[in-house]
Amino acid sequence: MRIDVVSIFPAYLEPLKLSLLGKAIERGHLDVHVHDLRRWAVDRHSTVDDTPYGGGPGMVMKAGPWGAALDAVAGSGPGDPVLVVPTPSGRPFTQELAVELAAEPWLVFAPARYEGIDRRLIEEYAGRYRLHEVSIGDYVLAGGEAPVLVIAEAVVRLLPGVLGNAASHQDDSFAPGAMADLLEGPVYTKPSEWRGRPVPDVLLSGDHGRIARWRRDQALRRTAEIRPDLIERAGPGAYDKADRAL
Ligand code: 6GU
Repeated sequence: MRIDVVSIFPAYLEPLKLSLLGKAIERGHLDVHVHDLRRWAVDRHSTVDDTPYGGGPGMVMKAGPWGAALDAVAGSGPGDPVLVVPTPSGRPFTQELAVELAAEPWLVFAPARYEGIDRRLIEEYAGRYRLHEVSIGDYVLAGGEAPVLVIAEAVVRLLPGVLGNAASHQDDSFAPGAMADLLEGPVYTKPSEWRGRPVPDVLLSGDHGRIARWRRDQALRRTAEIRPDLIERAGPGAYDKADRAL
């Protein structure tokens, strides 16, 4: 996969080269290019924002520099990339969208600062490319750079060969399968007792059937307590089939 990011804070995207993503680059699964939006500004102050038409607080990012940047970056490859525009007014970023994006060969991220980008820029590129405006949650950040790191990590870890153990995202919370729509339950490692707290006996039993049943029960309990909305959303009987399999 190739990922391009255009930002006025390229340094903010340095973590894309670390940890899991850095490994993915080293192993040839991922190619990352970060571009400074100001390269495509036209005046001597490298202006990329201006006051909003209609008045109001804050500044709006100008369509001009973004249009030149996206023409150069998105037009530089063999095919068309998928454009991802992080914004608190976007549709919620979910594991489902992460899976969808992980199947794409090329993503171009356009994180905005200030009050967002001139609407005409979004309309122009939504007409030319597949474009997703996405939010990472119901809170407001100062810009889309941190969301790019979040989205890129969620997507890249799904690429074949990137996670050491291919099974490690099989029972992720929100991954499809037996644990679909459930939060993960507790996990333990050695020692078997720490500060007087033992690991639950069942995990030491070697009975894989009982262990799977117990893990699923723990996941159901935790979900009911912390995210009852997930159980509500799944609907009545949603867990029965997987339950019968255990
Ligand atoms: Cl994608 N951008 C900003 N600025 N704030 C956010 C967000 C995105 N998602 C949640 N809050």
